Amino acid sequence: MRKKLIFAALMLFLLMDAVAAVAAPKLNTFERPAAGGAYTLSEWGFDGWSAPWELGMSNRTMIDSAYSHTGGKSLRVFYPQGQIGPENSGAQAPFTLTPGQEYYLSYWVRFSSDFSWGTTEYAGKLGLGLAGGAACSGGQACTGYNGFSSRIIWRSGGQAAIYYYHMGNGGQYGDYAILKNSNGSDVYYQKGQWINIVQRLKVNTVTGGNANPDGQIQIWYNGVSAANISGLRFVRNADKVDKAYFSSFFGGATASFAPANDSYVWYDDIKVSTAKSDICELDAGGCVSRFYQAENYSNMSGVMTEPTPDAGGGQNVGGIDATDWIAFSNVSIPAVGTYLVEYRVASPNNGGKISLDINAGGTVLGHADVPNTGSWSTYRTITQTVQIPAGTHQFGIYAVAGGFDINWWKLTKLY
Ligand SMILES: [Ca+2]
Ligand SMILES: [Ca+2]
Repeated sequence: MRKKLIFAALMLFLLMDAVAAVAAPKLNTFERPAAGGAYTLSEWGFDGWSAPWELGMSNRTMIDSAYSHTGGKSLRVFYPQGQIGPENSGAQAPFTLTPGQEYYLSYWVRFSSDFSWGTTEYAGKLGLGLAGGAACSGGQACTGYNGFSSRIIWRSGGQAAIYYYHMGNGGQYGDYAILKNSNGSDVYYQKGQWINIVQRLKVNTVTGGNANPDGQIQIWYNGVSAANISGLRFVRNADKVDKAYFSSFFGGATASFAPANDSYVWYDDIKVSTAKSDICELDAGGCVSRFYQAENYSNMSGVMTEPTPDAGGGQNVGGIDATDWIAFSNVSIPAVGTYLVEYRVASPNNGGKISLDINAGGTVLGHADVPNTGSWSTYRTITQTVQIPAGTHQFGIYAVAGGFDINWWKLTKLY
């Protein structure tokens, strides 16, 4: 009897663990590493992303505080003038996923304002794709036993397309489909602004070694359906989606595909999940966010306001000592989830510490260390990731340790 109970408890524990493993999406906000350094494969590893090999990560990437979709940093990838192919352009790494019949992949990109689509011929691969097995690509014939791949590309003038290798490839290379706006016109990437791309890939079923034509690829561009390709056959074997394939470079086989000037793409908020509900970019209105000027608190203890030297002007909250706080009432959180919290802070001191709470301090959501930013006039965005329950809350920003100023703060749903 007792053994049975222990066995049942063990099974429940294992089941819960399995559910948790499936439920949590893979995420990268590029907020952990210090700005200015290369984002090497081992740095990816610290953030939970592993790959058996890479190209370009150690010499053509940088964690950059110049641009961010959320938080204060993003991943900058460099595409040197005159260079093509993953050895000399961009970056590549096939990040490992728990094998799944279908996956959703979301990421944000920002092309440099003078991004070059090519010299006299125009093609390149952008960001991450989904792949499985031996990731059939690069002019290979896909047999159903050597995997598949599906990646986003640009064409002449920045025309956007999905490029996919499947068993029914029309020619030597993969097939592509131009992304479409809701009015039927072609999608062209906009430079100098953040763009969201979501891909869903569902592997076909297999019956007795035959590939059933029920595989599918869907693309959303800024939350709007831009491609939906069904009837696809990818595999005859048990291969699933098992890679989030970072694969971005210029080419094309000749230098005519190379960029005419040094070009960059910034990447942020990469998410991969088996569940559509984790991709809040596909929710109506996108991912919930809330933004507050610090000086617009509804209540406070011990602080003062003053003109801010930060970009955008207005005021900031200062005079913050340990145990001081500011509160913000009637903050509506429509859905439970994991949120990124941003604080815009300045401090010439070491050791500042914020805690974020709800229920008048009764529920502490998390802590964030405030670094020495160099001076009272040097503002930086720091972040933390917290779980927030649904409801209308009063949020408290509490100084565990003081010595910093705060200009604004923001919540953004991650998943
Ligand atoms: Ca970021
Ligand atoms: Ca302010």
